[in-house]
Amino acid sequence: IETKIPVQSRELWNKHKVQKFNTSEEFEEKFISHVEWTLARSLYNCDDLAAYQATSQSVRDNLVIDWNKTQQRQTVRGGKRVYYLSLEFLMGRALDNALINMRTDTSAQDVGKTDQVLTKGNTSREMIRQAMKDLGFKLEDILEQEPDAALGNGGLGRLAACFVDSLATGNFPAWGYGLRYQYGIFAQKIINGYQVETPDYWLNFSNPWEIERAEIQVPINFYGYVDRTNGEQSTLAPSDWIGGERVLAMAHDMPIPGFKTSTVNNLRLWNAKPTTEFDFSKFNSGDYKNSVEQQQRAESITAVLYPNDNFEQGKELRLKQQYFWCAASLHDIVRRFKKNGRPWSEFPDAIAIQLNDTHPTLAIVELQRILVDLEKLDWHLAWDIVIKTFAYTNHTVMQEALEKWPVGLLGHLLPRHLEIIFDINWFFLQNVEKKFPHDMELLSRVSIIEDASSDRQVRMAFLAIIGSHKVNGVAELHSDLIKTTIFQDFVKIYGANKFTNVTNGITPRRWLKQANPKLAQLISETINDPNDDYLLDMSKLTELSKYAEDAGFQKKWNDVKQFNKLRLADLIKRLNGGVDVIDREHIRNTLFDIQVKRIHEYKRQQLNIFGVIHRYLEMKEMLQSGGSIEEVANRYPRKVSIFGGKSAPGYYMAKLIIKLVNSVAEVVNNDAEIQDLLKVYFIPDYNVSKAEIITPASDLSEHISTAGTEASGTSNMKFVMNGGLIIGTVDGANVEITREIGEDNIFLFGNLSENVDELRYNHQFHNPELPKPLKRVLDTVESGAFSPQNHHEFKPLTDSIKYHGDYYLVSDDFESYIATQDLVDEVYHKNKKEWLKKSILSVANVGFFSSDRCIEEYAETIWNAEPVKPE
Ligand code: GL9
Repeated sequence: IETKIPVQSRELWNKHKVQKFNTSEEFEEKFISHVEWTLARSLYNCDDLAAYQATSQSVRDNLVIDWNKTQQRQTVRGGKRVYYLSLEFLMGRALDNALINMRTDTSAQDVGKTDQVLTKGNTSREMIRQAMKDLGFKLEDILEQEPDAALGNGGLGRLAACFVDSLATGNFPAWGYGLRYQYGIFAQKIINGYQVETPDYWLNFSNPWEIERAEIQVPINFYGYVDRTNGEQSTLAPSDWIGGERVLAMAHDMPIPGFKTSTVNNLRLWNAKPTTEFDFSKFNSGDYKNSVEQQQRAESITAVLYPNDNFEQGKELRLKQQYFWCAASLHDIVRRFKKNGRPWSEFPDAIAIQLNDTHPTLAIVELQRILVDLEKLDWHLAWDIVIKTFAYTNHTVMQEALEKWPVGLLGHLLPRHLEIIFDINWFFLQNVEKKFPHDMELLSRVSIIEDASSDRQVRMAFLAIIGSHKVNGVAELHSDLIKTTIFQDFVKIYGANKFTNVTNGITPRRWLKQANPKLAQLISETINDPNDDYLLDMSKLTELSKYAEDAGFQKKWNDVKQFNKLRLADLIKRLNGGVDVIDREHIRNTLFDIQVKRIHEYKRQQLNIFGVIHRYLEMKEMLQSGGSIEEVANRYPRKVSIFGGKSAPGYYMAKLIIKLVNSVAEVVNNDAEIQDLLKVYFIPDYNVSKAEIITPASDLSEHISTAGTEASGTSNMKFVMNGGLIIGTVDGANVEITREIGEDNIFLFGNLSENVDELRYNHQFHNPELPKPLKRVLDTVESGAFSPQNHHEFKPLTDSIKYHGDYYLVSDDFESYIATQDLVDEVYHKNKKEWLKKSILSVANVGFFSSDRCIEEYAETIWNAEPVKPE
């Protein structure tokens, strides 16, 4: 690798080579120097926040050493690089994860006396815990100081975070590219039962996990016009884009440590900054303030993450974000490629770019522009390179989530890119015409430009398909669905091989080891795996099956669950202003039923809360007709129904669902008659760090989307990995979860996706026939039982079922849902042994859902990339 340092100086550099801390003593020394030098604090004013900062800085120092080595190694070996472009990385906290991933193995003779040595010894987490204690701090409190890096909305963003963990763990030379939003997803407050959004200014206390790369600044242009005064007439020839507005993209790097490897990969997030260029016309005319303000506007590009889930709003600033990020990332990728001096034709052998949804589709156009306009490659040679480089992951079939941009807006912001899109479309449609002559309908259906009467729109998903060599869905059912619905015509055109499936996964480091240390410990003891190798090879978990019916083991298993339920009860108490919601005395016999995810009609939190209301009404009726509380408890045993999740700020119905949950909680939790047999609680501000407490505490979790709507879901995998059973529809990855863990170990209900169209169609002509129990629920809601001040408050929710076609099929699935909930009660309360067996078998067979498996599949079937292992 090249360097500016003269040969005679290099010895000196090597003599003073930086060293990682390896022992607790070395760590303590680092820690204190960071307190003094980095934070300018001391023994006398080092609080928990400062201790968190100093610990993180120290750990980061270790990571940076490995980061540098990893980058050098990857450059020298020259293998194919993978770039994962995602507008969202929902990383959560970094410190605990780094401590877990930095671990090295315990050699047999070190067991039990390895507190001090990190390199060969105990986990770094244990060593740091001890060192922190010696320094006067409690690791758990220090970890709590870290704000979540919440640069994502939900599943899609968290998937990207799991992927970078698995990419580093698998030693793939892979970088993530994203945006460094100053405001992540909003913090949710619940005020009088309503969601209120407050800004998440997560960078308030500086971020020890980012490395500012002030030297990496990429100029990005917007607006302007295309100049072909060079005599060329054709848009296919190299053209000059004369930009109108210019901003700088500045890189911020986050080290991504792999588990049990010294590979540390990079997540590069771009931040928008004003250029130092100055508009002298304004300056000279004395309009200084105005020209400063104009510069400040540059920063707004990366100011805020759009808070929508499965919905595209089509705002100009969002398109600006997308281009800013794509252009900066491609500039970076191309610059790195050009250093090698390899011919352009080898670009796809050197580089794979994965598009996380259609958000980065402009990268396809930008690469074509770079190759044609700047590198002067022939259009068709360039296009061949582009297609071989890109692959596209689709994450949803829902129409309202499919990105479309008005031609006028795109052409105004990116005039040259619009020309290129038209040319891509022209050649594509010509090929279609050749293959299917005279099929005008087909041409108009597959055209990148949607030609609706009034406004023409660019369909980003079609552009992504046409510009990629592979397109994948995120679970088997979903990958089949995209081939038969939204992308049907493209299967006809390209053949089925262009379309593939890679079922989603989650990282077991964060979602088992970090979130559930007690279960992780029980597992490693039981399968005799002191070095936690099962976290890399999840097939080792099948060993657990042997103990599924072992009474002694079941007890230990159950004890872990109780511990986690108490931990959640503590969190809920804290969030509830110090007032307990959950009766701790009976916690062992209280079923924790949890639904946490973004609030969306298709995810059907309304079905869940209607089920809760039904249960409540049944209990009340039993009492009123003279039943004793024991009889009620026998029929409807103890349960706490927990909800959590954010609604998009502009999503009226989702916000109303949140309000209904809180209103039902108010009534049910204060009804002395039913004692503590039923409780309802909405956890405010659901996020990654709360998920780490919530997920391990479930007995049952709900994944009850209308069949065919949830592409995969990933929290279903997280709950199963933590020994929770699930109730769910035959949707998304639930299908494969059932296959892997066995249909005896999952509670499935509801209509199948193949029947959804017909059911919906019928609802259009006559209002659905409401099953009796649902009718009673809706009547009760409409009576104002949960909204005494405003009886009509929830009418939009009940009306949507009764009169507006019940698009999400609540009426069709309700009876099957409550019957299945009865079955859940039956097993949990009458046959605990059976329940525990199901729980153990679920974990034993969850291995398939590790994101390591997922990344291996991408590497093999889409990227053709190989690991670069440290020696
Ligand atoms: C989603 C799907 O809705 C989920 O079913 C899927 O598990 C994830 C990851 O593949 O992708 N698509 C999507 O737009 N979101 C998803 O969660 N929403 C966001 O997170 C923005």
